[in-house]
Amino acid sequence: MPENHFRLEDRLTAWHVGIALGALFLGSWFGPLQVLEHAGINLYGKLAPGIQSYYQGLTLHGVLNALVWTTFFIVGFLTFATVQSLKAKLSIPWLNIAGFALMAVGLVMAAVPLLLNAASVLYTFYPPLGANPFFYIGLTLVVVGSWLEGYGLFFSLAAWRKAHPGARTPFIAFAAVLTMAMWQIASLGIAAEMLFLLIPWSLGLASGTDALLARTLFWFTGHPIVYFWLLPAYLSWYGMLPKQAGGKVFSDPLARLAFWLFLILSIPVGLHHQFADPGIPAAWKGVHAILTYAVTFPSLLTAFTVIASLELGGRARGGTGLFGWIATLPWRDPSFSAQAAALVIFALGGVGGIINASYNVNLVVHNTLWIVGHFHLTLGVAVTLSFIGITYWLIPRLSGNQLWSPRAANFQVWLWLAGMLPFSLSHHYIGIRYGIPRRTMLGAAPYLSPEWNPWLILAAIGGVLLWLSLMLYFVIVLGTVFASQKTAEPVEMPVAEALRDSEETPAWLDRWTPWLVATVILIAIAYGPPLLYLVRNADLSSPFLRVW
Ligand code: HAS
Repeated sequence: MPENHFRLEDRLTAWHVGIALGALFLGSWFGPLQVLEHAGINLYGKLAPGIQSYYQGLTLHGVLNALVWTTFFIVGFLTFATVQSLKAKLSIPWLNIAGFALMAVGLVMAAVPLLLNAASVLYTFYPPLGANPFFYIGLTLVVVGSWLEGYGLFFSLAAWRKAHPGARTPFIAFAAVLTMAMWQIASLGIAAEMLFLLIPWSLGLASGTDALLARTLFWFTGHPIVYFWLLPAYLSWYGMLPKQAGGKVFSDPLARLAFWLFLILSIPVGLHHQFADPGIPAAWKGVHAILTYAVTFPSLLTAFTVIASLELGGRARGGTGLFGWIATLPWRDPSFSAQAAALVIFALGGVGGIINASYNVNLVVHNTLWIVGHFHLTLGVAVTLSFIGITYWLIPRLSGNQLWSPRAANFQVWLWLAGMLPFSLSHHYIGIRYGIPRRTMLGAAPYLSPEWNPWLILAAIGGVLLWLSLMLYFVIVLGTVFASQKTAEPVEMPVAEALRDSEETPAWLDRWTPWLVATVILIAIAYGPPLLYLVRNADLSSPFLRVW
């Protein structure tokens, strides 16, 4: 294959990753500001009038780091992974180019009101908090752009399947396209919320909106979005990390089964974010709680399969004994160490998730700092640290330059953990012990108790270390792109072989229709009645409030 065969796809990926990194960089500055504010050092006053309040900073942090960094990185990475895995170019490239253009335009539209303090509605944008219409329209365009890019990947896979009748789809392309398919269905909730409720409301076309219906449509997308973030990391843990460790995929069928289960189970669980909301019948919350336990199952499969795959690598590298293989894994390779650390820490984040999902226990932790601890272990470590690990080979590939200082990169990974553990564990502890509310300017709260201080200070130290780790990361990224030597050969995407030939994987694990039908049926059962009830009783009386 000629060297520049994937030039367009590489460029498209580079643009997505570049914007994602820009968002991560900007968003990360607000993290320390928040924890420092909680610990009694309020630097927000010094940023006025540029940044006008703690809540504007919190919104920027959430939107840039949870929504923009993830979405842009994922779409770029999955495009790269699909074409490399199929060894085929995009079949309708203009679709992906148009999708990217729409995402970029949408981002600019949303960013302007965010920066002007006209959209300080936090990353969940619950009414009655109201934002400038451009914020909602911009975010909608980002989602629609990602749909177009998803279609680009579906058509590319369809063309490949047509050209290879009867062959099993390569695992990486399968996992990438499935992730985009899940996202297409999942994001219908937020699309409906934007089109029917928030955009007309913000344009003044409706005098009020229904806050509960809006929240329910939001969480239809809001929970599966966490699997939209997680599955690209899983794709790498299953399909790439074993190769980096010198091992093989322990079971190709189990890997595919885990992804199919995520397609079916990621969406009909959103009511577990609304256990405390009045107006939704408790029985339906119970159904979603049970389905949430079900969606932990593919993660448990993943824990087993990925660790078995790494064990194969550790043993192939000379490791012996029950745990001796762990020490022989390539911990000096920052791409490996970042992702392996992310995997290990996800065990803690997952346990926290199961606690959250338990209906009655949720009432203790809901809206407390515990939840902030939870999503920094999951989104902040399992996902973000994995993506950082991926960039440690992807950026050298895209730039054609060697990774600038692998030692510094490895240090960056451990610094991330050194910051995240005190940050996250203290948030968990004070959330459950004292019920301290999240999304609150605690430094100004009259009820702040001196008992909380040591933990808030510990969290602040963790937050500052996290920021330092990210700054080092950006030095490494810039060093790689602008100040590093060329690689002798283009860096190849790591592709792990399966222990048994993947052509032996049963054909039912490569058929889309039954799984898609099952997905739609389960969503209809779990969401149909409660949504119908809310739509029938919709009450468009919620005012449009701007409070900060
Ligand atoms: Fe969550 C709230 C439940 C996973 C992100 N979650 C959030 C929010 C975010 C978030 C951002 O049920 C806050 C939203 C907001 O702003 O309001 N979550 C779960 C459950 C899981 C889960 C059951 N969450 C995630 C992931 C996220 C994420 C993944 C981001 C990427 N979450 C909840 C609930 C709430 C919630 C409620 C609402 C709370 C409330 O009241 O507001 C599960 O998917 C977790 C399953 C995972 C496992 C772990 C598998 C372990 C693996 C690693 C094994 C490694 C080992 C070490 C054993 C069961 C794969 C081996 C050692 C070696 C050396 C090799």
